[in-house]
Amino acid sequence: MAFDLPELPYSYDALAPYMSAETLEFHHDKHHMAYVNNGNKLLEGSGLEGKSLEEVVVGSYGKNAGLFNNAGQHYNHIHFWNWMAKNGGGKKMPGNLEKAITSDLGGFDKMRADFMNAGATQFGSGWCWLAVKDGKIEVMKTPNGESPLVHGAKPILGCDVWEHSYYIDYRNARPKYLEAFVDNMVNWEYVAKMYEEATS
Ligand code: MN3
Repeated sequence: MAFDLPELPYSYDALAPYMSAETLEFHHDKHHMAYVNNGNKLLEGSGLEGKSLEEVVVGSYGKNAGLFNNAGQHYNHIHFWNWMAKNGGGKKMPGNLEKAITSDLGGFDKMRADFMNAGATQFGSGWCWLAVKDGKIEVMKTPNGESPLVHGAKPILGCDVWEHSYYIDYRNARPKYLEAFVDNMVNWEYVAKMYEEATS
């Protein structure tokens, strides 16, 4: 099915001062839009028309780089907008998720440090993740438009560490952006919902 650009689930200034309206305008209206438009052109004649977005991402990986890059980024960004919320972040989260983070990742503080480290050490463009693999949450990082989907895991939280996601607000200070993401922006309700879906 053709790709569509979803509306942001909040106003452009909802995440300020941690992520500015200018960043969201460029990131959503220009970058995500380009993945949608290019993905739709490359989907035509690919043999993957009529498949779900997840099936296009997995089906094009390692076979059709152009389509994979755009479909992968479309998938990642659909969730990225929902992985953030006004007054988000910090330790307060649904109990089921908190329990899993404690048992699988050694608690909130260790998860926070490991997640931020994954994002800071992803060389060049990419993403850092919490993903469910074999029923347990793991911290992962991937280059470019890849996601845990193509590594046999289900993403439940991802942070975009491409420079377009933070350069306007943080310049080169990627660790400061990652800190603001975890402490002030994460929508833990949405993460908990994806965790439930990944483990049910
Ligand atoms: Mn991006």
